[in-house]
Amino acid sequence: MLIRHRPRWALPASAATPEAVWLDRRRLMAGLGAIAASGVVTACAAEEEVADPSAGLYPLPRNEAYTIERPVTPEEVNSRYNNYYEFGSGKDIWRLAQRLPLRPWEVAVDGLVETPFTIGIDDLLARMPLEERLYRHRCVEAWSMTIPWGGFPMRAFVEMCKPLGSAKYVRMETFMDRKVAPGQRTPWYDWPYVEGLTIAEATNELAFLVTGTYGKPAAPQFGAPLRLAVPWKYGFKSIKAIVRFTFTEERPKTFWEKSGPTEYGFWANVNPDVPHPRWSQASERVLGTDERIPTRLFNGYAEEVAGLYAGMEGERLFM
Ligand SMILES: Nc1nc2c(c(=O)[nH]1)N[C@H]1C(S)=C(S)[C@@H](COP(=O)(O)O)O[C@H]1N2
Ligand SMILES: [Mo]
Repeated sequence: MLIRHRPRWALPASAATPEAVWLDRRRLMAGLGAIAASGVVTACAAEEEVADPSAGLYPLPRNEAYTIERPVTPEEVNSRYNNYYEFGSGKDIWRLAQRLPLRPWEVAVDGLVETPFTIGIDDLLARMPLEERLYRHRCVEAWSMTIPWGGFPMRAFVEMCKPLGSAKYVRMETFMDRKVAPGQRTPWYDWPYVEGLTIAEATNELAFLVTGTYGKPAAPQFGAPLRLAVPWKYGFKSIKAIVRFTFTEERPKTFWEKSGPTEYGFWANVNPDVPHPRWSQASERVLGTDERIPTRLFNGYAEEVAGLYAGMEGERLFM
């Protein structure tokens, strides 16, 4: 086998690295791996294969209270069709997303809490009640999927954060690194990605912080190592790759609210009777099938969440 022998530190690893070059690097490392296996080279190639330190935690016990009638979307379909604007506006960003370093990963908690702190993702995993749940996911673009999420109830996390009585919202923020995420170099969005929930929403039994998918640590394109799943809301509320939780009195301005306030709001609850300004929300395309099925109020979770919005009819709850 012929490989060009360039030392690792001479490889272009900068932000400007186009995908083609990056792929070459992967191929080169794979080549070195093969040589390492044959015993010729050792140290260098092994670095590429650092195991996820949380791998041993999976698969997690499934919480049977959260199951659904629809089949799970095949992993091959789901992990190749993603929204993750940090890596581009297309659906095929899965390959680029592999660039995001998932360790070390620190999560900061600040704002209106007893004591602000930061915690490493593996310490957090050790402290939280981990389980698997099957959830529906409905994107505002009118496609849907069904996915086995692993993680922990957001309520357990909020309790650990000890918010003050004055806190009304929790604001969440995605990592910011223009070198790693080419999408973050586009000036027409206000990076980093920000989302928010009321404390009542964040402590609703359905709000789930995700660390795993399909019985394994979450793949980078799903928002590893920590993303949100709020299945009664349009998918853009389920922020990926979270690095900060800030408890506040004021409602946070979210990424999509800032980008398109006439199309995307803070609440973003699923409702088939309230169309997006440019398309109907009455039905959805089911990923991995030829089916179109009717969309349901609160994405089928009205029983769990409708009470959160009692008396709020004046608000724009469904955009
Ligand atoms: N940080 C960040 N989080 C994000 C997004 C994003 O672009 N960046 N896209 C959102 C949208 S629109 C959807 S539909 C879901 C997609 O999740 P999936 O790729 O796991 O299906 O992630 C949401 N979370
Ligand atoms: Mo979405």
